[in-house]
Amino acid sequence: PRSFKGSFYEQYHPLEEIYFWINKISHEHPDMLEIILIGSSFEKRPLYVLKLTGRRNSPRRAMWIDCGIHSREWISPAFCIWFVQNAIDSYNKNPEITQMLDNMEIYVLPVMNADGYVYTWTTRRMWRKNRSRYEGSNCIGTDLNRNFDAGWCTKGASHNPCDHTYCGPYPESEPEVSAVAKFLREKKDSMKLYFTIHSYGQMLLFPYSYSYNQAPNHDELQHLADEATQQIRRYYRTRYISGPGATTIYLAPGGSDDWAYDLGIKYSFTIELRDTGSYGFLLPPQLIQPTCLEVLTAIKTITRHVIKN
Ligand code: ING
Ligand code: ZN
Repeated sequence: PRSFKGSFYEQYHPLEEIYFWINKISHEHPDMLEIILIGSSFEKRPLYVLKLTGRRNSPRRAMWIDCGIHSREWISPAFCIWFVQNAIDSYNKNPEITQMLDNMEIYVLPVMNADGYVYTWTTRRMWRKNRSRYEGSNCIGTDLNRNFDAGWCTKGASHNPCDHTYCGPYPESEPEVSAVAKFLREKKDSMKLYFTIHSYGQMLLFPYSYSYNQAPNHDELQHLADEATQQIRRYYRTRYISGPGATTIYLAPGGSDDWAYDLGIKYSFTIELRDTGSYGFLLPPQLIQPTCLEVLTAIKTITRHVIKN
């Protein structure tokens, strides 16, 4: 049941409302936003990316944020939506946001797993995967965060289509994954920073998740992540933990942050938003805003470091 209290940004929204919002905000801010169609889902829903820019000269660097890889993690698309609106409202008011937008093109994909998201609203709230079907099994859905071409389907993913962590028939088999991978490959020279937003667990993760090997710039990533989680704690008293995926949670091959990292994006993070399990995926709408605010401080901290380097 949806609450009518609070603004648009303090509620969860079904996919059609998100698509309506994408159109509306782009028409209201044509100087800062552009809609890019990067592909479509298995069930042929469009995948829209918002390109967010400041009003000064076009920067040479870019960053990417995707939300909603896993459909039941509703706080994730809510974050992307909130982030875009907050950036637009804060531009030329908040110096950090202004600097961020003047120095980086920001590409935001609010809902990567469009089909799964619709399914969580209509049929099954706890659905994680997309809705693809392949011959040879009656089970539906591939885990999009096991389908990227990074240590694909080694330990931590499943070849069984009936499992939650099914890696798909081959890497990038899923149209949602191949659309994102194609877009990032095209932009790889300017793309400096990659964020993918999940829930839950309150973690700031970085490569690798598909192996226990340390990333070449591990020390820098760990230091940055520590700084970012300290900011969250300082301002909001929320505890986030940080570290490489494999040692911090579990081995998970085929993840988007590892793939982006191996593509050459040296600052690549998975953020697990609130909470730590009390509400889990069913985070109450009143917690959308505090969750977004604290994670924004982390993103600002990391972006500042990348701009300066
Ligand atoms: N967690 C992620 C998952 O796909 C993860 C953890 C991070 C995996 C980075 C791979 C790479 O399992 C959630 N909550 O989805
Ligand atoms: Zn997830």
